[in-house]
Formats: sequence, C-alpha cells, structure tokens
Amino acid sequence: MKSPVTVTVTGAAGQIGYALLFRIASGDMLGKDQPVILNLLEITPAMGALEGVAMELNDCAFPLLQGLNPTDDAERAFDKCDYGLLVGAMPRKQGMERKDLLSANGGIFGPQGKALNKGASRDVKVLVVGNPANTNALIASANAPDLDPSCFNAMMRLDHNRAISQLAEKTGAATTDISGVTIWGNHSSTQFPDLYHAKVGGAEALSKIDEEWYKDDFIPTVQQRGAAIIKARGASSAASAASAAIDHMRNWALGTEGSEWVSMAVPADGSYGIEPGIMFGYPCTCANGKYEIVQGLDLNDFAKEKIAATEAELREERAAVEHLLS
Ligand code: NAX
Repeated sequence: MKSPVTVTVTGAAGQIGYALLFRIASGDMLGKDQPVILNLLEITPAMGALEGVAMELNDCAFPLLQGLNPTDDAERAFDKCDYGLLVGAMPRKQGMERKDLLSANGGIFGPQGKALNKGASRDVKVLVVGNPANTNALIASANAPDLDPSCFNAMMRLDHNRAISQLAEKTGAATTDISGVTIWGNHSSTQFPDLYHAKVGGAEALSKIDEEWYKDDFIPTVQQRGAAIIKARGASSAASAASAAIDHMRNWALGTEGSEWVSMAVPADGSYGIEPGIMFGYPCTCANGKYEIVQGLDLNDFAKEKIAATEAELREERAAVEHLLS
C-alpha cells in the first residue's frame, strides 16, 4: 500500500461535494491502492451539514480513508494538500452583474490561492470546479506565486463527457468508441466543442454525421446542457460534475491512455495562438503527473472563429478581475 496523500475538497457540504467525496474515498480518483486523507472546507454556517457528511463518510468504513478533517479554516484545509478540488463558489444571485459575480468569487479564490501557496505540496494539483471556473483558477494561481501555474487547472471535462455522450447517441456507437473530442476555451456557453478531429470507431466523426447537425444541434446542445439539466431536474448538474472531476484528476495523476486526449483548462502558453494570461480549454494528454497540450491540430476558419470568441470572453473576464491578480 502507498503512503496516504491529502485531498482537499472545498464546498464539501454542497451537492457536488456529496457526489464527489464518497468516490474519492472509495479509490475511484487515485486508485484502489492509494490511501487518502480528506480535508473538507466549508463556510462556517455550513459546518453542521458538513459534520453530517463526515459522519456518513465514517459510516462507510472505507479501507482507503485514513483521515477526515472538516474545517472552516482555509489554511488548515490546504496544509500539505496534494490534490485540491475547489468546488465551493459564490452562486449568482438575482440582479447580480457578471462583473460582481467575478469579484465576489475573487474574494474566495484569492485567499484560497494564498492558503495553497503557504501550505500545499509544491507539486499540488488543483482543479477548480466552482464557476466561473477558468477565471477562478486564474485568481487562485495568481495568488499562489510560489506554485508553478501548471499546478492549476479548471474543469472542462463535464463538457467533454457531454460531447462524447451526444456523439455516441447520434451515431449509435459506444462512448468507448469515441476519441479526439476537444472543448476549447471557457467553461461557459461560448465554449467550442470541436469534432473536426473526433473519431467514431476509428472513422472520422464528420463522415458519420452531417455538418448541419454538428453546427445547429450538437454544438448548442453541449454548450447549453447545464441549463437543460437545471430545467429538467430543478437543480444544477451534480453527480455528472463530480464524475467529471474524478475523471480529470485521475487522468492528471495517473495518465491518459495511448494517444487519447481529454479537455482540460490549463494556463495558456501561446499554443494555437492563445497568449498567456488566461486559463484555456485545450486538448491535453497526461503522463507522469504532468499534462501536455496536444500540438499541431489543424483548425479551419469555423474553428478559429469559435476559438477567438471564447478567448475574447476569457480576456473580458480577466479584465474584470485584474485587481485581484496581484
Ligand atoms: P452548492 O451550492 O450545492 O454547494 C456549494 C458549497 O460551497 C456550499 O455548501 C457552500 O457553503 C460552499 N462554499 C461557498 N463558499 C465557500 C468557501 N469560501 N469555502 C468553502 N466552501 C464554500 O453548489 P454545487 O452544485 O455543489 O456547485 C458548486 C460549484 O460548481 C458552483 O459554482 C457551480 O456553478 C459549479 N459547477 C461547475 C461545473 C463545471 O463543469 N466546471 C459544472 C457543475 C457546476 O455547475
């Protein structure tokens, strides 16, 4: 058995937290041979509910769960953190402008970045799930100057999995037959779900579907799936979001398979013309605990236009929180 690693989950008493913690503790994220210590961060008013979640985690008697620390103190939560899942965020309230939402979240992700900077492992892997995820990840990273920016990702994996599922359903293929899907840019409705390099059972995806369906049906369905879930369920995606977070972290920690890539929002580094300064959804492979952006994919004019639009939105978000980045 390996020695335990510390996993910090914020917003741990929320609905994604409830779907996430039990899977981490059962070994779905880091493997059945990796014991974990769970540090659970919540705001003070939610500590009672968090205590209940902790009681249930204990009641599962998970063999891999070697420690459980609920707290409302960010420094305690991120002390010796090896993996951070930053789920807790400020929801948009009625009448709130996008700019206000970005700033309010800055008040959460700035201090959490500082706490990570102070106490986390120097090769910590931080996945930001709380929305607006890309810009929250940017704020956390900017407030953690001693940690390499590549320690911070934001989650595109739910969009990626939704795209795979939609394409599988349309073509009658199994989800495991689908590869080469990318979600570029922001985890928002400007994201670009790209099927131009996707394969279904080894054949070009676009030879199996018509372009009209791709552009007029598939893209908006994937972009607006979150809203469709809220409409149907009366609550936002939770179990699927938790499952996507598990997938993202597992690939980052344990690697992707063969030449298969996944979508991850990572610090832009100039790849595909996206200059540094934003967290951008890219096709990535992972090995030895590091991600790498897949290079050399051809982008047609349609793809370039869509990627430029989602980049513009991320630059606008950045401009709204510039004061929180130093
Ligand atoms: P909930 O409202 O159920 O839970 C959020 C929890 O975070 C609450 O328990 C709250 O007390 C806690 N919290 C708030 N501020 C905190 C802080 N400063 N420190 C620690 N905890 C704090 O929301 P839930 O449905 O779990 O969603 C969480 C976040 O995920 C939201 O921002 C949501 O928009 C985002 N999502 C992101 C997705 C993605 O693909 N990136 C998809 C699903 C989801 O919509």
